[in-house]
Amino acid sequence: LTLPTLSQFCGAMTGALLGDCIGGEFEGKELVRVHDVIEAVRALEEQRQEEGSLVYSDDTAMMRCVAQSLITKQDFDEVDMAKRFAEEYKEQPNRGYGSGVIRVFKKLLSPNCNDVFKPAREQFKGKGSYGNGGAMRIAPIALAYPDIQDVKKFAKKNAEVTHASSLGYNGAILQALAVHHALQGELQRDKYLDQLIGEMHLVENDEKSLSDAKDFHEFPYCSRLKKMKAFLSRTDVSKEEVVNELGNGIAAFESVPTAIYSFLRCMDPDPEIPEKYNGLERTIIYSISLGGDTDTIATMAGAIAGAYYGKDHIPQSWQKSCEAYKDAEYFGEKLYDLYCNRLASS
Ligand code: F2R
Ligand code: MG
Ligand code: MG
Repeated sequence: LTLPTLSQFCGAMTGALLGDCIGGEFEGKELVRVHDVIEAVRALEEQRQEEGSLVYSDDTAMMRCVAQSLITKQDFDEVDMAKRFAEEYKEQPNRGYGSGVIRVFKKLLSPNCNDVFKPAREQFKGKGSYGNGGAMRIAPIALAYPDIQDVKKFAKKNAEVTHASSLGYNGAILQALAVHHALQGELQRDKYLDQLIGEMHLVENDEKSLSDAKDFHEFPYCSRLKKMKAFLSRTDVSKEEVVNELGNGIAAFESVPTAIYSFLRCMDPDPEIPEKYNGLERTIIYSISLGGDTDTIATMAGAIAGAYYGKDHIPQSWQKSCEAYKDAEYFGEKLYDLYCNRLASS
């Protein structure tokens, strides 16, 4: 096992911020041309955007809460986590939150709330949310815990504060595992996917996951991870195929796999993306070009790519265009300390 570097932790936090800030402009558009995304990043490179002028959305607002809670408490604390989510929403409600999750925040803000998981369980007539809000914010869990069992356990608990459907929290587990494995150094795509398939098969094979998936497709995550393996063995996979088979929507199962595929596919050059862009930049550009929930797919893809390539692959001009970019670096440093301390005491 190789010890991850500080650069990878700062890369993951900053990669996530970039995806949210650059992808935000395109959220909800079904047709996004690569050309338009490249125009947007050129504006950053030519400094046509002022420093810090690309605002972050709910994705980053919630990821900041996760990082701050872990750093302050030095461990996972669901009560502190829930309080931070709710207070953050109260302070800045216009960050583009999902229309369902704001009901959870309002209930969490009530002084009568003494079970922080209850509001999430009451969502969508008791079915819970399967939105990608649990997954979009989860990277700091993988950066705080070196042990894979902890990553799974706390990714699930963190997501359950807002997302009680297994389709929602299983997406957070998969995204956290994707970041965890990306931290472990040079990877082979098939091996990386086989690990994820093995882990997600166990996760999706429990009673609740099997029951929640009945309304959709059984093993929604494993089936998409398998599809990804087939896609990666071909060089002619179109955007339409990716969107049709993996998705680009607000549901966690229609966006987490797409983010992972974007990262893996962009390890290779893409004929549509100029060669001067490295694997991390390509991942952000490509993931946004798939359209749909662009800020969230790009924030998740950016976290994985940042954890893999490290912050040296992030251009300063892109980074400096984002709101609160210095905080991302700070969170990366503090989470790195936490990870190393846990590793040393294990
Ligand atoms: N909300 C958005 N984008 C929409 C446009 C926002 C715009 N800026 C504006 O204000 O006009 N983006 C952000 O939301 C996504 C994360 O959402 P999250 O946190 O999962 O929220 P929620 O409300 O729990 O779920 C999202 C929607 O999914 C559908 N849904 C979920 N579970 C469902 C269920 N069991 N049954 C039926 N529908 C369910 C609902 O439509 C929810 O509202 C990210 O994209 C983030 O960027
Ligand atoms: Mg958002
Ligand atoms: Mg979004």
